[in-house]
Amino acid sequence: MTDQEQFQLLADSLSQQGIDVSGVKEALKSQKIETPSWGYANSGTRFKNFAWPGAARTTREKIDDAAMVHEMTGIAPSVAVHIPWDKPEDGDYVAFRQYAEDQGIRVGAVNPNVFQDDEYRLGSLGNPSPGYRELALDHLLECCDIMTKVESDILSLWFADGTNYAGQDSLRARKHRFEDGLARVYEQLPEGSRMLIEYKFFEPAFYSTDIPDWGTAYAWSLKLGAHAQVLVDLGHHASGVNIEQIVAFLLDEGKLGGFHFNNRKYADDDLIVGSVNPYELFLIFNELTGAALSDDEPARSTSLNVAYMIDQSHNIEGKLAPMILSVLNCQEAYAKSLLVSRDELADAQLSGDVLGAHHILTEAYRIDVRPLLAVVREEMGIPADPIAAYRASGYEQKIVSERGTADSDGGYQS
Ligand code: PSV
Ligand code: MN
Repeated sequence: MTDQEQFQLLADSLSQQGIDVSGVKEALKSQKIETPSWGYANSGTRFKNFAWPGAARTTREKIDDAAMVHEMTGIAPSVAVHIPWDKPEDGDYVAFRQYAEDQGIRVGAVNPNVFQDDEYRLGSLGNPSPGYRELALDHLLECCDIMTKVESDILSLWFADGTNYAGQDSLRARKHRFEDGLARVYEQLPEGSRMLIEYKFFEPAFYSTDIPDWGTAYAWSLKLGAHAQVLVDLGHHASGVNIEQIVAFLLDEGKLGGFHFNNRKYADDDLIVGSVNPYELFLIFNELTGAALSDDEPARSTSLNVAYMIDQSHNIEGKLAPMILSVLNCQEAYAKSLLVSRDELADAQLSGDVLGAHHILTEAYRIDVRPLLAVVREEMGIPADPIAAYRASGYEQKIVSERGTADSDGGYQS
């Protein structure tokens, strides 16, 4: 059977369940996933970075790669940047934005880096030294300025701050320093933009992390105001944490700003999203889709403004193909979430039909959406099988011959 024939069978059975198949297709065509510039270079692990032939050496090469991922998938039209890693060679951010647009993509979230310099040994905004706090603040404000130049509306904040030993610093003093610093950045956010606060309960600090959990990020985003929201990185939770419940809570409070998609088995593993726990990914999308299709405010409008970003740096599996696969896994999870019979689910939940409700959800999860996605892609003018199309495109061979093998710092080795 062709994809089209299989799709028709699926469409008939979905229509019988009252699911609007053309609405599902439209939703899939408007999905957007942002890829990270840092995933295209030789970067991404605190152990050995294995140099990958053809990995991007410059910011423009990262843009080229992100544009190729978009060309293959049709749903990755923007790239997140990390400053100073992505500082343009000539320092011209306007020309950099223009270059990205010429390649068919936009610059997305701006990620400041207040963790790699020696000055940040004891932290950035949480540092006991006022001078180093000012240094961090200067960089954060510089990133606000860069946002204007690259026309980004998201400042994506992650801090490595914390302490390694009990008593090393005052936990409350660090909290105050952070609150002061974040408020000063908030004041300088470009018009119409927002600040997303990412949390992580461990690493690189081992005793305390200054923004350890969604509760801290949520409390601060509330204090800061409507333009501050929480960013959920899937790799930043303890094992077993119910991430979809966090998503539901933040949506309902209007405070879910975005995601960093990746997957983990043990820690912050940077694995292809959906590779370890595709069911969890589906359940996360199920919350988002449920909110988007509901009349509940602010959950509905918040769900429509979520920034979907991938945060992965692949180390042993190549760069572009795993990124494409990550985008596709998000697409697949989203497609399944669109096939949940929402009315039937609500009825089963209200009547206390525990297994019935669970069954409705798992039935949607079990549907093979690949023929649906192949048809959607064809209608979008995208290859039905993006990974196969990427392999056949010759792009990998081209970048290997043009770029050679960059060293793990992104420098060039012949
Ligand atoms: C930290 O682990 C993190 O998730 C933050 O988002 C950083 O910006 C990114 O990874 C890259 O280091
Ligand atoms: Mn992240």
